[in-house]
Amino acid sequence: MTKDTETLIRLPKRKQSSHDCLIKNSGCLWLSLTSVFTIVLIACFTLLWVYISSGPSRDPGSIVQRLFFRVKAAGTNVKQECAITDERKFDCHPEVGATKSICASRGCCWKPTTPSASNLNSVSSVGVPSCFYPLNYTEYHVGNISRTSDKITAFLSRNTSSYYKEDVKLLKLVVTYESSYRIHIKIYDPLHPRYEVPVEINKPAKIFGSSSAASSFDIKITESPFSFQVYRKDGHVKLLDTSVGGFIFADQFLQLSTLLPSRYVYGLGEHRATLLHSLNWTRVTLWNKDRPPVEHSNLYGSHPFYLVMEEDGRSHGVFLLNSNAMDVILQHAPAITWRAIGGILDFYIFTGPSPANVISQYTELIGRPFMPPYWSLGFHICRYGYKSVNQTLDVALRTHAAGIPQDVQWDDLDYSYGWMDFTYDAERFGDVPGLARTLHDMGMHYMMIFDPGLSNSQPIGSYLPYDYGMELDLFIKDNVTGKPLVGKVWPGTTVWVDWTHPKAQKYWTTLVTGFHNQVEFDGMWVDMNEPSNMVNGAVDGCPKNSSLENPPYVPAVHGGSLKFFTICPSSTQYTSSHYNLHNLYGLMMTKMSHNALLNARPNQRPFVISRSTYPGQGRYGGHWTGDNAATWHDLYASIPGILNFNLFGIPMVGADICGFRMNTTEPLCQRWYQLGAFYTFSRSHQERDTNSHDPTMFSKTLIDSTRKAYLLRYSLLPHLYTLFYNSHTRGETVLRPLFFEYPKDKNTYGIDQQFMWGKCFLISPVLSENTTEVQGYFPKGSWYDIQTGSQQKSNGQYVTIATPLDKINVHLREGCVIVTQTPNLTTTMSRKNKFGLVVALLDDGKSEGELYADDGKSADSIQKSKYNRILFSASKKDRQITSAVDHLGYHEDMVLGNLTIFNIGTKPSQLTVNGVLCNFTFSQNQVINVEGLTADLKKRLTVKWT
Ligand code: MIG
Repeated sequence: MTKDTETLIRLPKRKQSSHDCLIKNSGCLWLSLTSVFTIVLIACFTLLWVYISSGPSRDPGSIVQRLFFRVKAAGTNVKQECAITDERKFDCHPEVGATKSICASRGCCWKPTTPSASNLNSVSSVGVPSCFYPLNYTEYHVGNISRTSDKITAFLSRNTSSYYKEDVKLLKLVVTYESSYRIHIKIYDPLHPRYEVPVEINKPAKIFGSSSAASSFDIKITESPFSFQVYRKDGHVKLLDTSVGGFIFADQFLQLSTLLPSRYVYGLGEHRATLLHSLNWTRVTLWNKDRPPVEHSNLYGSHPFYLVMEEDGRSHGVFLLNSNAMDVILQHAPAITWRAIGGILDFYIFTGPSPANVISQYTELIGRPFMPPYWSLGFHICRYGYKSVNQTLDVALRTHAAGIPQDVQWDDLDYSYGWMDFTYDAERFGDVPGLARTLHDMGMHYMMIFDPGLSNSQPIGSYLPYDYGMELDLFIKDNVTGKPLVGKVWPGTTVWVDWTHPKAQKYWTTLVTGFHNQVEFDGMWVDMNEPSNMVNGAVDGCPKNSSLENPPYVPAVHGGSLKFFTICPSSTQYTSSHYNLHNLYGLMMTKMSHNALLNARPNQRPFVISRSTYPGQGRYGGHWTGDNAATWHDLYASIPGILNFNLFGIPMVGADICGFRMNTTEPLCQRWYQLGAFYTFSRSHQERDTNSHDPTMFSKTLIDSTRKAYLLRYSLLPHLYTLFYNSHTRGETVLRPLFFEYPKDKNTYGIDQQFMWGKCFLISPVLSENTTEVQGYFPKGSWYDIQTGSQQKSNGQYVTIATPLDKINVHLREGCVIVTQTPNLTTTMSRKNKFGLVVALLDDGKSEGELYADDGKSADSIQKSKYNRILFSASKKDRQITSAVDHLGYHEDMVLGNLTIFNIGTKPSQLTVNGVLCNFTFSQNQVINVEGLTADLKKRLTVKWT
C-alpha cells in the first residue's frame, strides 16, 4: 500500500509560448498586459518588502493597497480591483505553489498571507488566499436572453481564455421554475454534450402555477460580467449571489462562488465535522474513498447539498447535481465556492421555508427513502473475525440468554471461502445455510457482506461470478488495453463490476438469487464500494499521459491523487469514464442489490446497508458511517454523522457501536450502547483483532444498562416505524437536529450532542467518561422523561440532568401522543404484544399523534393499501383522548393494553376507556397509568376522565 502522505499533485503546465500570442484575441492582449503588470508587481513588492522590514509596526495590508492604487493611478490598463477584505477574497490559485508571478498571470491580486494559505493542501482549512480574484473578474457575458413564464434561457460567452485548459467559450443557461418552491439552474455546453449525472431525478409533476409568477423566488441575471442572484420574493432575502469569485467553466475545472445569506450552513458530506459548519476557510472535498472517518478528509460518500438557516429562521437548500471530484470551500463572507473537475453545473434550489420542507423538497427530487422491514429496526450484532458458524450463532444465543433484544445477526467476510463473494467456507462456515435457518427459527434475521471486487484468479469454470462477468463483458476496463482493469482486494487480484453496463442488473440478480437459494440471508451489506482498492489504480499502474489521471486541478483528496486507494480514474465504464462515475459506484451497487433482493425474496422488502453513497441512495438502502474507532470523540462524532445523513435523505443510518477499530472499554461501550439504541440503524460491529464487545462480554452493569436501553427502544418501535413511513411517503427526516423543530430558536443551531426522533423525542446522551450528568438544551416548553414522567419545564435553556450509568435521557415533548408496544427479545415476538399509548398533555391546546402499522415486511404494503393509519388527539381541557382510523387495510389484531398520561393535573376521580370504567394509578409526577386494557386499536377509541 502507498503511504498516506504520497502527493501526486503537480502544477498544471500552462503553455505560454509566444505562439499563443499570435492569435489576435483579447486573451493574448490580456496575457501580455498581465506580464507587464507582473513585472510592475514584482518591483512593487520588492519596495514593499524593504519598507515593511524597515518598520515592524507598520500595517502591510494598507501599504499593499496603497501600492496597488498607485499602480492604477499610474495609468496602466490593468483594471484590477484588489481592495478586498480578507473574508471576501476568493482563491484564484487553489493549487499548491502560488507565487505572485503565477498569480499575476492569472489576472489576480496578490497579497501573501502567512503561512501562505494556498500551500496548505493537506488540511481542510485553506486560510485567506494569497492570490485572489479582483472584483468583477468573471469573463462571461450574457447574450440572447429569453423569458417565458416558467423558463429563462440565455447564452453566456467569453472570448478570452481562463488559465485552465479548454474553456467552454459558449455556454447555455437554463433557469426553470419547476414548482413554487423549486428552481433549476443549469449551465452547460450547448454545442458539445458533456457528461451529466445518470441518476434518476424526479421531474416535477406538472404542478399548476409552476411559473415565475407562482414561485417563491425571483432571479436576477446580471449580464456583464455574468452573474445571477436568487431572492426570496417575500422579504427579499438574497439566497444566492454569484457576483463574487471567478466563474470558470473549462473542461476539467468548473467553478462558481456564491454569497450566502447567513453563516448557518449544514450538509456537504460525507465529512466528519460539527453539524454546523465552520466557515473558517473550511474545505470539504468530495471523492468517495475508503478511509477511517477523520476530520478534514474526503470519506466514503459524496453529497453536494447544503441547507442554510436564514437569519429569520427560514431555510433553503441547494443541490449541485454533479458527480465529479470537487472541493467545496466555505468562508466567512459568508460564501461558498464549488470547484468541480468535470460534468456540468446543474443546481437545484429549494425554498423550504422550514428546514423540514427543504429536505422533503430535496428527496422529492432525488427519491424518497425506502420503507424498511420492521425487523431492521431491531438490534443488530456483527463483527469481523468470527471463526466459525457456531461462534456467530453463539453471539445471538448469549445475547438472548441475557434478556437483551436482538433481531439481526451478521456475518462479515469470515463466512466466505478465500474472501470471495458468493462462496462460503466449507470448513468453518459449512453450515451457514443452517445458521440462517436457525436464526429464522428464533424469529431473527441474517445479514451477509458482499464486496464489488471479484477474484479473477480462480481456475476457469470454478468461479461463476468471474466467468459469467467475462462472458457478459461487464467488468470495468483499463482504458489503454481495453481489458478488465485488475486491482487487488481481499481475495487477491480482482476486477470490478461495471454497474452502468446494461446487463449488470441481470448479472447481479442471477448471482444474488443463486446464492440466496443456498443461504437464506435476509439483506445485503455492501462494502468496499467506493470502490476500494489495495493498490493505487491497478496492479500495473494507471496510464501516465491521461488528462483523467492528471487533471489540471486535483481537489484536496486524501493521498493527493484520484487513484489513491481506488481504481484508475481513466478506466472505462459502459456509459462514461470512471473519472466521471466514481462517486456513483456505491449508489449503483446498492440499487442493484436492492433489486436483486426483490427477485431473490419476492415481495419481501429489501434491506441493503452500504458504505459508499451518493444522492438517491436513500431510496434503495441505508448507510453506516464506516470504520470509526473506540474513542469518546468517535462516540460524539456519530451524532453529527447520523444527522447529516438524515439531511441527505438516508435516514437509515448508524455508527458501529462501541467503535470498529481498537479495543473498546467498558465505560465507553456502556454509553455507546445507550446512544446506539437510538440510532435508526443500531448495530454493534468491530474489527478482526479486537476483543469481542457484544454486550454479554462485559459486566452485569453494562448488560443491565444495555438491556434497559434496548427494551426502551423496542417499546418505541411502533413510533419509529411510523417516522419511517412519513419519511418514505413525505420525505421527513427520522432522526433530526433540534433546529428542525425549533427553527426560530438560534440556540439550537449548533446543537449536535443531542438529537430528536421525529418531532416528539429529545435524546440527550452521555458523551464523556466518568460522567453521570448531562448538560442538555431543552427548547421552550415542557418535556417528560419517558421512563418516569417527570416534567422538565424550560424557557429554552441548558439543564443539568442526572444520568446514572443505567440511564439514557429520552424526553417526550409536550403535545405528543405516541404509540408503544410491549417489548420482547425480537420484533417477531414483540409485534404480537399489546400496544400502549403515551400522551403528553398540553396545558392548553390539542396533543396529537399518529400510528402507521402493516405486516412489517411485504414490499407492496403501501401500494396495495395493506396498512392502517390511526390518528390520535387529546385535550386536557376537554379531559379526553380520541382516535380516528384514517386508513384500515391491515387486519391483524392490534390491542391497546395500557395507557399513560403525563401532565394530567389533579387526580381525576374516574376514568373510562370506550365507556368502561377503569382502574388507574396516579403518581406524584401527575402521571396516570392504566394497565390491563383490551381495546381494539383499529376502532375509534375514547378515553375520558373527570
Ligand atoms: O478492508 O469486511 O468498513 O465494516 O468489517 C476492510 C471487513 C473491509 C471494511 C468495513 C468493515 C468490515 C471490513 N471491511
